[in-house]
Amino acid sequence: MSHFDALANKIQNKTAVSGIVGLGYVGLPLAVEFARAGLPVIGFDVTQGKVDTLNRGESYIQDVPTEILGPLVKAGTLSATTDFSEIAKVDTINICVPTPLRKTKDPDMSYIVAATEQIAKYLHPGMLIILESTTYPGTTDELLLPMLEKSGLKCGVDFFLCFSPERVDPGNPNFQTFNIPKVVGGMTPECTELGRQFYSQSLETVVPVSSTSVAEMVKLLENTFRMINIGMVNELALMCDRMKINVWEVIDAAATKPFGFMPFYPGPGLGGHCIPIDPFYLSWKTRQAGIEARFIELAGYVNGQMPHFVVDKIQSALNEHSKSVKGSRIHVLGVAYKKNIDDVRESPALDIIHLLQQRGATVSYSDPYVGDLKHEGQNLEAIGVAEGCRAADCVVVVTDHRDFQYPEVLAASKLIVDTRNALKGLQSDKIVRL
Ligand code: SAJ
Repeated sequence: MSHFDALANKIQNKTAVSGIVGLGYVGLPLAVEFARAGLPVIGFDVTQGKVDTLNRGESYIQDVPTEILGPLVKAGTLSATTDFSEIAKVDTINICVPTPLRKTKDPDMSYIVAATEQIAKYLHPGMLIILESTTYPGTTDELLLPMLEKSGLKCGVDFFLCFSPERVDPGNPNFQTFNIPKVVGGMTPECTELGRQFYSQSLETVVPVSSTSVAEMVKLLENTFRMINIGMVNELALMCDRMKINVWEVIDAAATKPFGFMPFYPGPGLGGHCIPIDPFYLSWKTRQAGIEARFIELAGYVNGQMPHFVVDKIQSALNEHSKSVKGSRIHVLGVAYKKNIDDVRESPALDIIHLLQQRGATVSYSDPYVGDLKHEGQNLEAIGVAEGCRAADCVVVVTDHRDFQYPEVLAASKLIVDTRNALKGLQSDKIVRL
């Protein structure tokens, strides 16, 4: 029997042991979906704390309820380890590790390389390896394939290699790992077919494509599309500000167009570990191919300017009240990178707080999801909303969490700069909108 048939049988009868490297906001939900479908799952992570928490049946990811995770761990369907030699026991393995940017805006492939080195060590015939981390087109072919074939095993015959983009939208109540269509592309048709069969065991919709590069590029198109459109609408906000036009009203009215339009909204900047970062994996790669990704560079610049624009807005709002930023108390509402989640990575709030402090303001914040900010030199603890707003010369809404009671915020504040149109429908001279 070929390795293809042997693995296909294991997948079909759910005896294939699945490994997941990286138990973060992508890997843990995936591990839970595989385990819920009845596949035995071993999670691998370098952080002992995560492994211990998971093995106690407790979740540390907002979108994975402990009530779901616990029984899977108790039943022994899902377990975690920091011992990568256990890769020898798995039949399939998904790589879900971070792909950040270096300070030079070059891709940091160190996490993918480290994971692949471990897999190569314990690679055995009949394994399916799937890279899920967002990366530049060509990574699977150019980086992973040679590292794995060094073993002497042949891809497409002895082992199988695919790329499948993760599409997690943290905090999205309607689309979670199970019902988000899953694109998968293999090094060979056999690889793609095994990837398709594997995901079909646990996910609602699988979308096979012809190669790993196509699958890698799909993800970059999705996130570059968002980043550029957000940049465009941020630039529109700068234009409307100068021309004294309410940009929010413009967008809401444009969004009534039933076709050919998709609303994006201006904001204080671009946060998260995907949208501000993934497009630069594409522009880095296209530069190697001698093509400048000009839209990405321009959108990156515009989005990067938004925190400065917000601080200037606060400065001119205080100025209207004969106050300077220097010596003022400024209270920030929301520091997570987007509403209703607890993640502060790349959050524009961090830039805004830093810029305000640089200009001599005393900054406080409230965020129901983020208890303290011990990040990039900050050492702030969240304080109560009413307390913070009352004491402040200016309040700034940076993240429009649903938990904030905006009419009460307005009543307690002397002056509010609203970067998210969170106070939509509330009228007051105290409100300054982006
Ligand atoms: N933002 C705006 N204006 C908008 C939309 C978003 O300023 O109109 C800002 C947000 O406040 C946030 C940043 O952009 O700071 C990113 O927002 P996001 O909604 O793209 O959220 P992410 O990065 O958590 O998740 C995205 C996914 N989001 C959506 O599709 C809605 C999806 O693109 C990817 O699955 C995911 O990144 C990823 O992991 O790549």
